[in-house]
Amino acid sequence: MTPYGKPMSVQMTSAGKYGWFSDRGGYRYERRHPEGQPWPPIPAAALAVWRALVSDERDPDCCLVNLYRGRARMGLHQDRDETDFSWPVLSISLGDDGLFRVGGTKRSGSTGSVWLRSGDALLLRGEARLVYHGIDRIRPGSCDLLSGGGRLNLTMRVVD
Ligand code: MD6
Ligand code: FE
Repeated sequence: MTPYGKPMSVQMTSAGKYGWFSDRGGYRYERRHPEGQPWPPIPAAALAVWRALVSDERDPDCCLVNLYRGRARMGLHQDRDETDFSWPVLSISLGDDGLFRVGGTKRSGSTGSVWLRSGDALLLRGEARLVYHGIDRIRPGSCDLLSGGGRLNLTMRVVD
């Protein structure tokens, strides 16, 4: 649920020390799933990508898992609920193609788009750490990786 009470079209869960969570109380990181249990460990295969592309000294605190099915989309946003923006956010795309829109650090700026395909890794870091970005739509049926179809996106972050 967005802070404004609108259901999101993307289904979400998390792994790691923290999960990213949103409801009427706002966007935040939580140590527990809303049903009470701790989040599961970040999958080893995802951690391996982080260690290869970001750091083998500091593991991420959170792996947010986004599932896009049908007409699910994600509006333009910044990832800014973390404490230290000197750490990048690493995203891994799996399944159907997703149209990634990316702009600058002001919402009003111009944007460009690129199709993210299964297996793509993307880093937001440095000057690009706080750029606005979102997913306009997926291309259903473009990849047969996931049973039931759709697109999975993993984003790993250092939270605190
Ligand atoms: C997505 N990705 O690809 C949504 N955030 O489904 C993000 O919101 C994102 O790709 C931070 C860094 C990279 C990303
Ligand atoms: Fe994001």
